[in-house]
Amino acid sequence: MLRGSAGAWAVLGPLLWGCGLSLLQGGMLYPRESRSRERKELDGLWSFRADFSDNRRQGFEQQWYRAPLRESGPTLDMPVPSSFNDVGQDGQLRSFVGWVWYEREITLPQRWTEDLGTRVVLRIGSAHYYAIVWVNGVHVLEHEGGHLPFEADISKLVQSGPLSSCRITIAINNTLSPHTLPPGTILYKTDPSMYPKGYFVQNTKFDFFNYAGLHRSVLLYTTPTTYIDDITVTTDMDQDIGLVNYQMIVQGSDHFQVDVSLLDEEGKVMAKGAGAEGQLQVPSAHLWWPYLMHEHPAYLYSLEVKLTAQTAVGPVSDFYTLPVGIRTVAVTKSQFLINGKPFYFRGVNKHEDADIRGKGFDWPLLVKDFNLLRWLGANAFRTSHYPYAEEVLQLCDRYGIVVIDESPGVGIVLVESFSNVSLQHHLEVMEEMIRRDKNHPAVVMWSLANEPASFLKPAGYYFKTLIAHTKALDPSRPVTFVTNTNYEADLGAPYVDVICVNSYYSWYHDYGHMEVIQLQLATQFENWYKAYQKPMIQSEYGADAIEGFHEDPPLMFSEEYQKGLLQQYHVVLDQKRKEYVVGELIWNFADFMTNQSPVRMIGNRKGIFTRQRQPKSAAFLLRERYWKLANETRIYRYGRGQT
Ligand code: BDP
Repeated sequence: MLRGSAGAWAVLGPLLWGCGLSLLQGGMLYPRESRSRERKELDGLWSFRADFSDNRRQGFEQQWYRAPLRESGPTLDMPVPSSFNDVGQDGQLRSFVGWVWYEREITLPQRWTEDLGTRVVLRIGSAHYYAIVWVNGVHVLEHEGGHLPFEADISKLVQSGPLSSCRITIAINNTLSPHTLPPGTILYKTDPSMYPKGYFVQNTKFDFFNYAGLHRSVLLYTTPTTYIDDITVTTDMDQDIGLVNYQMIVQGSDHFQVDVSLLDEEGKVMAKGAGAEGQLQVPSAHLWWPYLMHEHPAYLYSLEVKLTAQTAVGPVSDFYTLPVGIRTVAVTKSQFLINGKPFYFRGVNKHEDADIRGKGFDWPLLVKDFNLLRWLGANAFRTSHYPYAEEVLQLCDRYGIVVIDESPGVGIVLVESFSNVSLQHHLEVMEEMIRRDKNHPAVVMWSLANEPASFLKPAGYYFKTLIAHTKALDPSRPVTFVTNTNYEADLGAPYVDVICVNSYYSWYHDYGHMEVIQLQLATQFENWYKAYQKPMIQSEYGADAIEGFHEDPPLMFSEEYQKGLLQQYHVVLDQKRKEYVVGELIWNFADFMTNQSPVRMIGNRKGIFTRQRQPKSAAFLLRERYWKLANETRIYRYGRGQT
């Protein structure tokens, strides 16, 4: 959510702004280089300071954005992208709640500052949670929400004088309130015999560490002043003809021409069109298939868009190329169909999480994770519990890994978090998320939340409204939220297309009694299906295991127990997948950091890989299972030896 006035978030505690549904202005195309566009990444070391003052407002009171940060006090070197929490040796910074300040001074290419036909845009991939941005001391924008990009046209600022350098200051507040996504509360502890004056802690109802900072790249990119602002592509099939519907939004001029060409993977033009919207037809189209479902999965065409406009300074052209996968998605009473064929989600839930960098984007980690996913034979994951970096979805498109794209609606359990203020924000987050992710063929379903208290009275209206809004924004994809509420009490379930259920039999209750899993799991599926007749996904199940802990007969926290528990689930999943269960997603792909608690041993250990991505015994079990399932469900024959 973009905000206009500085300082609204300059206090801890309740949020101050009002509401009013605003349809998002402008597109959020991924910044790609082209004949008309350049990009300059600002990754690397930034100057950094956490505001440890009692009210956390010293930075605003002293206007730290007015001059280089080093002039108002000591600074640290802070890598971007990265969470700030785990890179230092300071325990107070690790658990800091409040405002932190980032700053970077950069030199701009001469053309960017002198050519008035060039538009310079500052884009921040994600800043968790609330951000205020200044360029050369001038306030340019504010944004709420830690997992989606935001940007500002800063041309006027950098082209207003003989400037070649530019100072970017970003203040970020990680405080969560009952109306943020995810929600949280600040708890002031006032007993003077136990806590010092002013003592407070941040409470959250979700199970991962609230890492903060600049988690994804900050960059500058250029476009001409008349430019392609947004592209929306949806696809369909008519017999073997692929249909690519496109719609462009152009800014900067009303007198323009748009030409589009669709190229295949060899670069051959398959279809051409003109105009800001239209349909391209591709005879004998190559469909976008999930990994291991087809001998050529993840086929991507390229939609080359050329904009030509007449402006006061002469003709201007803008070029943008969008990868396009032609595929359809549909849901029946008991199936999830991709390209008309039953699709079974065999996959994982992930987190953006790793040693040292926290939630900071990291290419080596990303490539390792995709290699592990393919080693497992997995074909899907859920972006539990927030939207992941755009580069993650790009790899999913390229490798055929299907995505359930989840909003940061995790830990919605307080009645206040179902209020209209919260709902309003959630509606806007869905707009931002769909605007960013709508063109990814890998994204096949939106998940609006994880384990909300959907039995509370206001949950019915909340989810009815949210789901209707999401479907209005994107009629082409099914919508769900992930529940752990009893099937009879869930007030949101009537509105979803697919029932996604989390359960932890023999882990959070009936500890150590794996013998009850089959009965309890079968009952879970049968109850839900009888009530709704919708396809179901086991969206989480799992057990903690500390790598190297071995106990046979199995005891909790041993690798044997984790493996044994999964095996019990698999017995029932194998029965129900023949009926209406359309997927299974293990909790979790890898161990990850959480708040400290007596039930967490340096984080959540339900990973089938360690946090360093080494396999536990359960990883080998799943690998065997997923390859077996892949062999059953693939629709074209592969050669042998794929495992
Ligand atoms: C589930 C939550 C997930 C937790 C998991 C667990 O959806 O975020 O990490 O439990 O407790 O209920 O391991």
